[in-house]
Amino acid sequence: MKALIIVDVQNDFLPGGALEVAHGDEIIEQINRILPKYEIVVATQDWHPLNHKSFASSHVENNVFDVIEWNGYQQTLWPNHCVQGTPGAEFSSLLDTNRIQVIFRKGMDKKVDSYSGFYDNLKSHSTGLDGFLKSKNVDEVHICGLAADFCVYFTAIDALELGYKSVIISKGTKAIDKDAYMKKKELFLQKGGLFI
Ligand code: VGL
Ligand code: ZN
Repeated sequence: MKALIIVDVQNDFLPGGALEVAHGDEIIEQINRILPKYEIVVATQDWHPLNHKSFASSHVENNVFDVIEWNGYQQTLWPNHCVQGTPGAEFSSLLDTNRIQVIFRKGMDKKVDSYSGFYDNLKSHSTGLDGFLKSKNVDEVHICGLAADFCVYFTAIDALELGYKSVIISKGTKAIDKDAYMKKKELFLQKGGLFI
């Protein structure tokens, strides 16, 4: 059984948003077009408290997009984005949300960032996405949304490690950093990931 995972199609990741992904809006039409092909459709939603430690504003001595050592890994410090309850955290009004069965929120713990839709970056907390998919006998996931080089990529990698056939929908995603995404694409292919 196949499932579609729509990652973080939220206003703050779209042009004009706090952490805008260039041309991010162009994927919405593609996603709406393929959505009816899937019986199982889920979404993730980045959902941070205002004092989240991934925000540069939580670090007086740092600037936006600085990379710091945090929790034992290299963490990019982001502009405030997808703050719980704000318009920037809402799904785009252009996205067809009617057939989304479950929304998995992530990034609520201010002490750890959460790129993948499956777990936080330390893999200490699961969102429940894996359990939901297994309960529906899903063995293949198709992933789209934003951003290609962060939440889409890490969701796709975790899906592979959890034993799913993992497929990134090329026309349904855009990257923050295109060069970094090229390298991540290579790694994903090496690990057995696929692109359509
Ligand atoms: C994301 C950076 C920070 C994403 C979320 O959805 O790709 N990127 N939070
Ligand atoms: Zn975030």
